[in-house]
Amino acid sequence: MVMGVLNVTPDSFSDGGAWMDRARAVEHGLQLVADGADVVDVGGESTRPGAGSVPVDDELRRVVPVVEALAGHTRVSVDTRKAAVAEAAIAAGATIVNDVSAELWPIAAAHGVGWIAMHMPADPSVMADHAVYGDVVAEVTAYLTARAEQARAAGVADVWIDPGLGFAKTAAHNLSLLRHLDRLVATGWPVAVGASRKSFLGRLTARDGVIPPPSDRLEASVATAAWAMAAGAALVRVHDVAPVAMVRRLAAPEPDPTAGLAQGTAPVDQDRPNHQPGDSEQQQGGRGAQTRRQSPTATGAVR
Ligand code: HH2
Repeated sequence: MVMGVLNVTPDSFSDGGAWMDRARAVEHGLQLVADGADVVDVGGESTRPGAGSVPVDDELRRVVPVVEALAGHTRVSVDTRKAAVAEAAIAAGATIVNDVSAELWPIAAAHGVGWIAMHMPADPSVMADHAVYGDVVAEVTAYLTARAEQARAAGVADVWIDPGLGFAKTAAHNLSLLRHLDRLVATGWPVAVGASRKSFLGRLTARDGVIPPPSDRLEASVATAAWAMAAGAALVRVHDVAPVAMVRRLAAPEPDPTAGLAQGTAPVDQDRPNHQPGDSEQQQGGRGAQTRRQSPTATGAVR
């Protein structure tokens, strides 16, 4: 699934302040759906490093009306670590609790909704001091599987586990978790990944010592989402839904876009006017294949 981020906060690290107006927030949520999001993740509290807690009434005021307005149009998750906010959002139509605290499974169980358990070993206000691990992959995997098992035992049917990239983790920890995502996938629990626009991607893509701002981390975010999908992630949480939805189509084409080749009903490749349905010269090593090898820009294969 592709989960679109909709932060109704003044201070989120990337889209803070952009969607505080309720009508604009709903409009953006609908745009995320039009772009290909399967679920819109509505959050009313930033959990960036150093952030303090938002009073529950403020978070309710931000989140509930937006969830209510979107729930008739799409699947909605609520990104919160407060039980009262999770319950109010479920009453308003949310069907997933995206829980960065990994503690709200009893609420998901009580209401029959899905639950995402994310790894965050310390409160955001102090988490920078807690980026200390022996084996980050093993520790995060053990923590998440234990939570997932507790939730399943309590009756939660839909459980995802999420390594919590950027939450009390250095860039090296985040990369290690991404590199070994297959180990999380191998647990059998569906894996969710949220790398979109995060600062470790900014640091990795800095040029001449200049770190691009969150809005300029598109390529790194899309590449990381593609990597996560290829490693078997079941859900990617992203700000830029359209390009990631396109990657998802490429990664798991449904229906198979080549299925119509024999019948001549496959999508037409606009870049290759000479291409005919059923043309398999390239695979057979025929004359066309040679021509394409000599002229790589003329073939879709090398793009
Ligand atoms: N990251 C953020 C928030 N919620 N949920 C899951 N499951 N996984 C994540 O990696 C994750 C998350 C932080 O990103 P964002 O919401 O864009 O920023 P902020 O916390 O500043 O609102």
